[in-house]
Amino acid sequence: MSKILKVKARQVFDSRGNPTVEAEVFTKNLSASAICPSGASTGTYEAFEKRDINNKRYLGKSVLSAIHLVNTKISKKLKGQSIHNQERVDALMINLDGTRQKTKLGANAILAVSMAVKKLSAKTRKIPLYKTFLIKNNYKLPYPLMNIINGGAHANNGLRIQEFMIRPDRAKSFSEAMRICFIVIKNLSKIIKSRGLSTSVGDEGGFAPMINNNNQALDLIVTAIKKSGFINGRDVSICLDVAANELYKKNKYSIHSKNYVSVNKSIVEYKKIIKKYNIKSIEDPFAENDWIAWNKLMKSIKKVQIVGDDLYVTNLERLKKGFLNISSNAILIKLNQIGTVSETLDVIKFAQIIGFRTIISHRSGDSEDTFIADLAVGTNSSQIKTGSLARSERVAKYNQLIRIEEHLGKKARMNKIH
Ligand code: 2PG
Ligand code: MG
Repeated sequence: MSKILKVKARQVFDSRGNPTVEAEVFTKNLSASAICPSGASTGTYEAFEKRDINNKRYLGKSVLSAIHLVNTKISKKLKGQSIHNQERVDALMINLDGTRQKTKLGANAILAVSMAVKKLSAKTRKIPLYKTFLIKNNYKLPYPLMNIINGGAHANNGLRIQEFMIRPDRAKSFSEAMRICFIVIKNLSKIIKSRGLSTSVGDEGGFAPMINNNNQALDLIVTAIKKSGFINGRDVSICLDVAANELYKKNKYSIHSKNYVSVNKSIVEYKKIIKKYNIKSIEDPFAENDWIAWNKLMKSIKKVQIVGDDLYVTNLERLKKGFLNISSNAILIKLNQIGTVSETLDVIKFAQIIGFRTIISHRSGDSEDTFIADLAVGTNSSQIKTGSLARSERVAKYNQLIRIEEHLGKKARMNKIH
């Protein structure tokens, strides 16, 4: 009943229109499938995404070789394994690959299978997916880190910072959190229009107006929060993903303007915007190898959530290093940065033990798959970052969280961020 019969993969497309892997795992009576997402501003230490770079028919973007490996080697290896033994299934694939960054089989091949096995286990046991992770009761819903203005590698407006987000800090329920974000976004749309700018959206559904100055974007957001009747820094907080890997050259950064300046100068500028705009969270403020800069920032500011994304790449070794170095107080979690569900859960467990907040995240190239919504609740992660209230691949995750909240009924609680 619960033994894997076969695994089948197919090439589907992600939200940017690029090919990606969907894997379907079969037992005798049931099957479940999962789709692997894909990033644009990726960290060097992420697990490897296998693409057919020499296949001109898909401009080097197809994933047909990864799919072939799922249908042959992986399917053969997993045949007969129990779908309820996630760790064993993942370990078999990790060993079959045998490389540090999963370069042989591709993390996109491995992860799609790993997630599909998890889903099939829940389906077979007839329990919701969120109940199959770390938490067994007292489930908490995450606060949304909702992207409202896109810049950096996710838009072509020239904005330095990649993601401007809002977090409804005082929401008492997930549905209320969504209502607050909805109001602010609608007001932001009106304000952007009234300035004669475009309300077209970037890869993650946030607006991508043709402005190229961080402060201009922050001013727009502050105005929208105010117009919505909320207080910035109390009801709604502004959060950023700088994605500083993209703004780094020879020990200098061009975060706050086009000019490259030192770490110390960048910190002075960070402090100014934190104060002026009441910023509560900054992701990837510095580049992935600049451990000293991260530590300097941690030492020079208080009460701001500092999030490691490209710094940690959901990798236990890097997280341990960051902990010892006092680099951050939170970690972004992306399944495809490491490549299996089990390894992702190990990182979440460790992060929570050392007192780091865990933030479950989408990728800029994502799909209709809502796995991460369940993962956020099933690990009591304090926040989820999954784009704006636009583009169905983003909204799908929020809608799934609304369903989970309804399913939990009276037991539903919001997580802590304060
Ligand atoms: C990030 C992510 C998701 P990408 O940097 O946090 O927002 O972007 O998937 O392009 O790496
Ligand atoms: Mg990031």
